[in-house]
Parts: sequence; structure tokens; C-alpha cells
Amino acid sequence: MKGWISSRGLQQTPKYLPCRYFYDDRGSQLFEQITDLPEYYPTRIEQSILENCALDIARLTGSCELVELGSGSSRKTRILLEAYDTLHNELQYCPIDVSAGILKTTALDLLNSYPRLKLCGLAGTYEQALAQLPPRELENRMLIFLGSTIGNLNQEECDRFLTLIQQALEPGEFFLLGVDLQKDISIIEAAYNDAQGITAAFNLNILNHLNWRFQGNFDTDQFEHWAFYNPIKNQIEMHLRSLTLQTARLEVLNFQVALEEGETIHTEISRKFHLPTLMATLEAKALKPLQTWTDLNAWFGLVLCQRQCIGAECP
Ligand code: AVJ
Repeated sequence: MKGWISSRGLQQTPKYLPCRYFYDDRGSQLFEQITDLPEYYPTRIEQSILENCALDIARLTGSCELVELGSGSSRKTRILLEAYDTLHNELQYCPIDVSAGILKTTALDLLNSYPRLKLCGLAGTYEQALAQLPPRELENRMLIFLGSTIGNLNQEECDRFLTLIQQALEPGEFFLLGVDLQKDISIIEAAYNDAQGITAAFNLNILNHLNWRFQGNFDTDQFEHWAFYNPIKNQIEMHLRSLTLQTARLEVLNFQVALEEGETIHTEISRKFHLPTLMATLEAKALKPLQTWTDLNAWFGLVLCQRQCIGAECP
């Protein structure tokens, strides 16, 4: 990973870090712990939606290979794998993750669980992976992006990302997207400020990751976790707040950063979506929503899209 990308955000005002730096091996473990927290509702609800609709999805797409962005532990994806295994007797899965550690453990677990599975993992960013997907082997393909990870992208990044998805898919192929929906603010804020402090540890770990990757000397005791809902942008914002006036070095980058007492580093946004607006955005990207599913409270949504032909692609 290019080092200058991480120091760039630390040279701006206000300071920020790319949120994919959360996911070193320790960060991926901490995120897995977050998904089990009582306050963190998205994973549980998305899982329950998938349990209800996985067979419908497998029926709508027919036999197809699954390619997942940000696959992590692939825990929820197992529900889809079961459905495709049951309905089509063919299983091809390509998990993609920036964390090579969790990718490898997960791949080995999955190969143990599903003897029929053909698997091809890619370690890297979405941009890197989408640019070099292996050629399709089954009659169709579905790109999967669960967990509302798309909420980590601001509007401009989201727009560019959906263009990449459009370009990575051929007409007729599918895109399955999981999104966290707008709801009572107190519920959302609690999910990012859990009582056990796991989210705080996850947020602070981004500095440990920088220390490890760039021989840094950030002292995580000198920072605190800060997460709140921004109602204007409909997003959770996570920051790290410096508790003192301090400096830190990233030796490998020959870079030094100074922080005032109270100064913040913005580490993540997690946008919460309005489903009809999102569907219109997808449609405008030639990713036509075929069907959506939500839980009874409409806290979380799943959208199955099909890539439409554009211009000269059309028969
Ligand atoms: C995995 C990116 C969707 O934004 O809710 C959890 C990450 N950050 N708690 C999210 C996260 C803080 C999570 N995503």
C-alpha cells in the first residue's frame, strides 16, 4: 500500500485517515467482535434478511459465481453459498479483502465447509481487485457488497465506485448491495459507542496499524474515540481526539505530525441511506434494482440489481 496516501490526510486540516487502514489483522478481529455487540444492529439484521431471501436471490439470478468486496469473515455470505449450493449444485466464490490474514483463514474454513466450492481469493483494495477479476467461468456473475460498507464512501467516492461496478459487470450480471437505512439517531449513535469500548479500540487501532506499517510512534493512550451522528449529511462520523499537545513520527515515510490538544483525526464516515434515493442512484448507473428486501422495521436494506446494457452494448 502506498505510504504517501496515509500521510497525505495527516497533512490536511482537518486531519483524516483512509478508513481501510482499520483493517489490519487485529482491526479485522476487532470488527468481528463489533458485529457481535448488542448495540451493533446492522450485521444481525442483514443476516436475518439474508436468511429470508437467499433462496429468492439464488432463484432470480440462476446459477452464478459470487464475487464479494470486503468479504471479511464471509459469515453472512455463507447463507448465500448454502442457497446456491442447494439450488444450483455449483459454487464459485471470489472473496476480496484488504486484510490478507482474515482472507486466508476464511478461505480455508470455507473450503472445509463446502467440498464443491471453487474459490479464488484476492487480497487488495476494491480498485485493484475489480481491475483484475479472473474471467467468468459460470454462466453468470454477481458482485456482492454487504454490511453497508458502501456507507464508508462519501457521495463523490460512491459515484466513482458505482461506475467501477458498472464497468466490472457485463450486461445481465448482478450486483447485491446491503445498506444501513436512516432511523432514530439514538439507535445509530449507540451502535458506534458501545458500552464495552470495542468500537473505541477498533478506532484507536488504526494508529497501531500505522505504527506497525510505517514504524510509527503514535501513543494510543494519548487519543480518545469520538463518534456522533451528523444529521445534515446523514452519517455517523468517527474521529480520534488528541488528549494532549503531541507529535508523532512515521519513520518509514520520514514524516512527522503535530497535534494540538483537542485536535481530531477523522477516521470514518458511515452513511445511512434513504432506500428510494439510493435505488434511483443505482438505476442511473445502469444497475437496475430488481428487488429489495428489508427487515420489518426497515432498519437495513438489501438491493439486488442487474446490470443493463448501455449504448453500443445493446442488441
Ligand atoms: C463495516 C464499514 C460497514 O461503518 O458500520 C463499525 C465499520 N465502524 N463500527 C460500519 C464500523 C465502526 C462498519 N462497516
